[in-house]
Amino acid sequence: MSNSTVERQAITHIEGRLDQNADARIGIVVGRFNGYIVESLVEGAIDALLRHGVQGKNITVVRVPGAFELPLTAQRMAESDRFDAIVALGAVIRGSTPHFDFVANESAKGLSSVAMDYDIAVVNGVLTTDTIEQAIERAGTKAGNKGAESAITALEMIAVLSQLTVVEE
Ligand code: INI
Repeated sequence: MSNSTVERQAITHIEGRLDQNADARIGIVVGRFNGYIVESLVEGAIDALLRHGVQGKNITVVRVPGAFELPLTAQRMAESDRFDAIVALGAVIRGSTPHFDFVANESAKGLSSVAMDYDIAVVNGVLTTDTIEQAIERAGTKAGNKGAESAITALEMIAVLSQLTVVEE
């Protein structure tokens, strides 16, 4: 065996499995604005979680007015210690939003702050598109379902982070 093979075999790889979710507690926070699209994301997320073994009793869905309200709500959910990961879902569509950039940026920035401040996976499943058609494509038609993808990301992150436990000094 070459040196490089030996060294490669010694490398630690940490990855998240997706088949051990019976106890995963998932909080889904949903911005109701553009509800026609957003409800398809919620359905996609719930379907993906149940198909990956998450129990219904361990899923909580919180609905708020719009994407702008997602970070504060996610923060409260993180603070509650009731969830292993939070999935934020919404749809910000440029065509119908004069302040598109503001809503989209504040939502994304706020969600990542919650993740960092509370040391919990917060998945940004907010669609940001130029048109309603593009949003529909990403809400369960030809470009997948961002709700389902976000739910699976949450499960993967729970599994990764659980292997990177913090050692108390
Ligand atoms: N909220 C969204 O989630 N998507 C949008 O496209 C949107 N538009 O178009 O303005 C939107 N606005 C509402 C915003 O999120 C807040 O609910 C509102 O500003 C009250 O704080």
